[in-house]
Amino acid sequence: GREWTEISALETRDSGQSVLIRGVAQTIRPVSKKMAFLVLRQYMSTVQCVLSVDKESVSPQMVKFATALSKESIVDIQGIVSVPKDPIKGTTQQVEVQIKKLYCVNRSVPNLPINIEDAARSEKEIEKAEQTGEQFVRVGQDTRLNYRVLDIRTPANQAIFRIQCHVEDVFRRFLRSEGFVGIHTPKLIAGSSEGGAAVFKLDYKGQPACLAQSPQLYKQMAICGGFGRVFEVGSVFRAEDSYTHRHLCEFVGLDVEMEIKEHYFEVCDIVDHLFVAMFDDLNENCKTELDAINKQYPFEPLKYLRKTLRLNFQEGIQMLKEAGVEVDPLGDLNTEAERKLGRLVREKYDTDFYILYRYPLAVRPFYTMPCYDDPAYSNSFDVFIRGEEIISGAQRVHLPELLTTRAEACGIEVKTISSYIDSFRYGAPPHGGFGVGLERVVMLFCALNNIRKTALFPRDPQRLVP
Ligand code: ATP
Ligand code: AMO
Repeated sequence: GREWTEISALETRDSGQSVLIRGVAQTIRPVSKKMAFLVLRQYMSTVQCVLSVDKESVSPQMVKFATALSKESIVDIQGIVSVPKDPIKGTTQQVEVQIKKLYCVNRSVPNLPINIEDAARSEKEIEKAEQTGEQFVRVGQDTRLNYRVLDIRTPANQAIFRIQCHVEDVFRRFLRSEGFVGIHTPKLIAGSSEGGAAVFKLDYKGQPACLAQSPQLYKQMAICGGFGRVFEVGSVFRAEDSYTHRHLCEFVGLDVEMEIKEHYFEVCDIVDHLFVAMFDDLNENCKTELDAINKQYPFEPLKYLRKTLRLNFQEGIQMLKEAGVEVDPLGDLNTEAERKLGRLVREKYDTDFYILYRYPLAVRPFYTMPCYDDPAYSNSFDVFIRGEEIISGAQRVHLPELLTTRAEACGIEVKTISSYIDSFRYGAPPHGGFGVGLERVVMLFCALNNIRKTALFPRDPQRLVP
């Protein structure tokens, strides 16, 4: 076959070379009957292409044909790389391509529901356009999600999903290097795994069933099955009824479960090392992507410590109290209190990432191990980025009698989870683990304001299509 060039690979040292490129016609600007400019895009890169009538290959008909192309059509061009005298503004590549041949591979419709350049504007650019009276359309969230295929063509969106892929990749690589085994647990299950009402019910060949609210029970059963350390990357379903900026009805769960030798802080150590490695890796290897996101949605880089801060829940409550926020010492923190604590921690410890441990038992799921010294508290933790939760984790109850008592106390019908409870009767090691929301990690690392931005085709209480 012929050799194709990626737009991102075009450099000034290629000047004079002939290249063959397939890209999207992002803009088409006619200058005269003899000349037109095209900006070609591929993923996150753009290059300016010049179509100018000459004796050998470019006819006035070709300029006319190009000018009539609709934006976002797929085109192949063959041309010569050149370096213009003045620096090029508005494209990622600093070279031009002098078009010699141009084919339209597939046309887009002439009136697009979203103009990609409009969708890629930052708030600042929108303000500026408003002041100068420039023609543009503000693209709202619903329009973006309705026409997601167009919306995700913007550089920031291309970057967000590349970062998501990177987070998943670091998660797997790190855990594999620490001796964890990747598993897949069933998503069609007989009962709720997290308790509560947020469960999608369905009919399983005449038997009542649900979509898994988490891999919780099965990842623990894998530990009972002798795997020692496991992880899973999989879909999690929650029939959330409130519409918030950080809840989806389907999200990607990054789950971990492991044997504990002496203390559940061994689980916190994994969180600590995994996330420091992940943040380092993102900062080091995703510079282009982070720049693209920053350009549309400016954000402060995440502050994190070499050794992740661990804050006792009671200490957190005390910090809030001193700042004038009264919270129930045996209750959960609401969203507002979590955010406030995030700001206080940032001021006092200079970090946006921390672990809050030893939660009151009453606010944790039935499978959580109570503290040995005070059963009002539990061997559990949540992890926060910029004052918002990305992880819940804990040591689990591995004693079948205590597990039965705890399930009953939490109003769970024990017979619906008997195979789970029985798993602990055949020799079950002490263990613990945690669950991470992938979309939340990307959202909060980049300080984005809505989880719908980090889900490719988000599912929320109001949206099932596209
Ligand atoms: P988890 O599933 O571990 O609980 P989460 O982040 O989904 O994690 P929720 O239990 O849904 O957390 O909520 C945590 C806190 O956030 C709750 O204590 C609640 O006060 C608050 N919260 C949840 N939903 C909303 C909402 N729609 N508006 C305001 N606050 C909310
Ligand atoms: P939890 O219910 O806290 O814990 O969920 C773990 C993490 O998943 C993310 N998350 C969500 N993300 C998007 N939309 C939602 N509706 C949503 N709900 C939760 C959050 C949260 O921290 N089995 C336990 C984990 C464990 O203990 O191992 C669990 O599911 O980032």
